[in-house]
Amino acid sequence: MDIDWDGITHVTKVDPAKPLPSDLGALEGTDLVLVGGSDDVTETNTLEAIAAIDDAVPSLPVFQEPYSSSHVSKSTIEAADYLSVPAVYNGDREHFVGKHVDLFTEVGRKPEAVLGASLPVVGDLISSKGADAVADLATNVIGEGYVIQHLESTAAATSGVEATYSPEQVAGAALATETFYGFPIFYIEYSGTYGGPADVEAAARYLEETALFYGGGIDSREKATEILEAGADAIVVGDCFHDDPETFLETIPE
Ligand code: 1GP
Repeated sequence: MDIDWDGITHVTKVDPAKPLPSDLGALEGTDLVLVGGSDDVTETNTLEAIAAIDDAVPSLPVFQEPYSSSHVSKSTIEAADYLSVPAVYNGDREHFVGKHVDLFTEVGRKPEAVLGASLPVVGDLISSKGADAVADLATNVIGEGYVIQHLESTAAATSGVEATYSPEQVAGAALATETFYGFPIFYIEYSGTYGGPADVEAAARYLEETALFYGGGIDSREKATEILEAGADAIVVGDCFHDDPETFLETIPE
């Protein structure tokens, strides 16, 4: 699936460990769903959430955003359009590089668990034929350059974030994402609180190819508009989707 980043201005973050609203029709107006959370996520609840979203709005792109390779399987990779993996700049080493190498190591070591086929193995590693299949799989994995700016959030605690970035550092992380790391998404994460436009304005100056996502505390048309006008390509709405579907609808740009 090719992603039309220009068409994505509203993203819904669905936490598979939380109950879904009884009517998922509200998702008709969103452009992309990220399925992921920071607590109690499993392969099973991820698959259930993706299936429910696909049933409600079959054309909607759905990405799995795992925090552990234990949530990722052949089934989740087949069910989601992409595996979108955060690389947390201001977190601990594990959350910038460690888990990513673990994920790809797992894919290489036990490809049949991830790819479903019995691939030829040489010693502890797969053969070159199997390596092609692994390379195909890797094209379904994208990285998100991620900055977590709310220290009281579960996301910060889980990722070892001990300090937030200044707007200048956010801008630096954005520039590195675009020019050095090459991730397609740069994500400013204020999970659970509204961070305002300053970081978005700082990051937007440097981003042309990279999609700029902002998430955190968006629960009104005014906040959604403020962040988009500050230069975000997309707002990400999470809590409000689970807790207050009517307010969620207000966050969708007209
Ligand atoms: C969380 O960025 C998302 O990962 C959305 O944040 O839950 O505060 O809307 P909220």
